[in-house]
Amino acid sequence: MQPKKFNPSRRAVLMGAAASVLTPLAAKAVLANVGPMRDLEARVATARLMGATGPQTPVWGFDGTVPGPVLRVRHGEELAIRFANKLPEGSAVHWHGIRIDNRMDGVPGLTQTVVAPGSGFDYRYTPPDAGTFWYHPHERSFEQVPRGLAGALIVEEQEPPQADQDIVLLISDWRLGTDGQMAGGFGSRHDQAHAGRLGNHITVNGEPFVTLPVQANERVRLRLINACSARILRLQLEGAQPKLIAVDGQPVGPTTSYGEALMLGPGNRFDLMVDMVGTPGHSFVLAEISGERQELGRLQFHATDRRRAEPLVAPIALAPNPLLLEPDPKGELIVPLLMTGGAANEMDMKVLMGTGSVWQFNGKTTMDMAAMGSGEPLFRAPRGRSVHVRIENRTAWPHAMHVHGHHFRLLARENGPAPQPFWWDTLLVQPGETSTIGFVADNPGKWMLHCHMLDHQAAGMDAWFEVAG
Ligand SMILES: [Cu+2]
Repeated sequence: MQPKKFNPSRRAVLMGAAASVLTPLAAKAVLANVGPMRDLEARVATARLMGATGPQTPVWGFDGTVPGPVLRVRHGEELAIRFANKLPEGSAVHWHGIRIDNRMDGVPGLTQTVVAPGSGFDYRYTPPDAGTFWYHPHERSFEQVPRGLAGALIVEEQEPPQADQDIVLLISDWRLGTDGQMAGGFGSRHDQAHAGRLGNHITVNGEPFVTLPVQANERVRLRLINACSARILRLQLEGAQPKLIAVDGQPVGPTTSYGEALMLGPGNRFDLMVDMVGTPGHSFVLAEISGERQELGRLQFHATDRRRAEPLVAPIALAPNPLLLEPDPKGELIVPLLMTGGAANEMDMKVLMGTGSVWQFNGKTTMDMAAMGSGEPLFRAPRGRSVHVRIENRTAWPHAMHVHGHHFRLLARENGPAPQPFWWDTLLVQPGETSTIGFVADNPGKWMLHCHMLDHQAAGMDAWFEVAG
């Protein structure tokens, strides 16, 4: 490497090294591992969310697009992102589901300072797991995400199972007027106390309906990402028999035992493998059935051509990711997390009149949880300790509980269906359910544990924990 070529990546390394003085040997060792930085800019833009002939909607987008660019990196390779904030307010980038170095987790107030308008931050890490992840701001996310700031992060397996196409489907939910303008009222008391900011317009990859050309007997990998602020998606690929091969980035099955529909809470990802079994001209429809059935897209078979005479028979199971430590079934540290509040219970009147806190974790309000890193954590754990968090939902609303920096097992569920043997980073907990999640606290630092209904998060469903180094 030519030392005279003082490229941005070298500057980033030196910035990352902060005040420490690198010896020539150490500097060389670090530089040998440095690739070019990829720029990622959050900025104001417009998008035609209602289709190519529809109105322009003002949005906020990474690189000015909704969703943001699909970031792809090969497993084992470093991701180096030079984030620039061109928004009118502070921001940062969180890498959802990555068991990341704490300094790169992108949570202002906890892991970094907020990135002011006009400034930037270099994110540089090697994702430990292959799989489907996503990125979004963790600053005023109840507004920044529904304005459009979200994108897919794909960590490709070293040896992926054979597929003819690998398609990312990032699903977003917008609240638009008939003129296509975005409704205001972000963080309204009503949304906070109910289901969150549900939209009235769903898009797949920023479009109201996607048509995906395929051929008969192709094998297609679909990566579904729920990037909605609050909407729980129930998805069906009608006529097909998709096999679920990964949940929240971690390999599963393959299995078809997910019930009549694929249910994704905000933040969840499902990877599917689908064989295009049918004749040329056929199609499979992707529909969302949580409310009135809505068609989101179509896998449209080529009118005449087949990819091959018969569907593939090659195995589709994903290779396991590096070691995820199984939590001790008895649990070494038991953490109760009682969720109360919201509308439609005894808090109703207080909440809607704006005189009480909207949600509580263990009876604590937003005020108690405020100041994040300087306030009290939900728990502290020595590194390597098995932690069980017993999440009791005594509210009238479902919550999508997200743990940063770790994946967890659902160990037990009371008043709900039996747990599946998956690793999650975000878990739906329905009203009345009690879900005990377990993980080994093996990633040092301060981590968030919060509801991914972003208005709920902003109104009290926000906690953190610390894993000692
Ligand atoms: Cu919630």
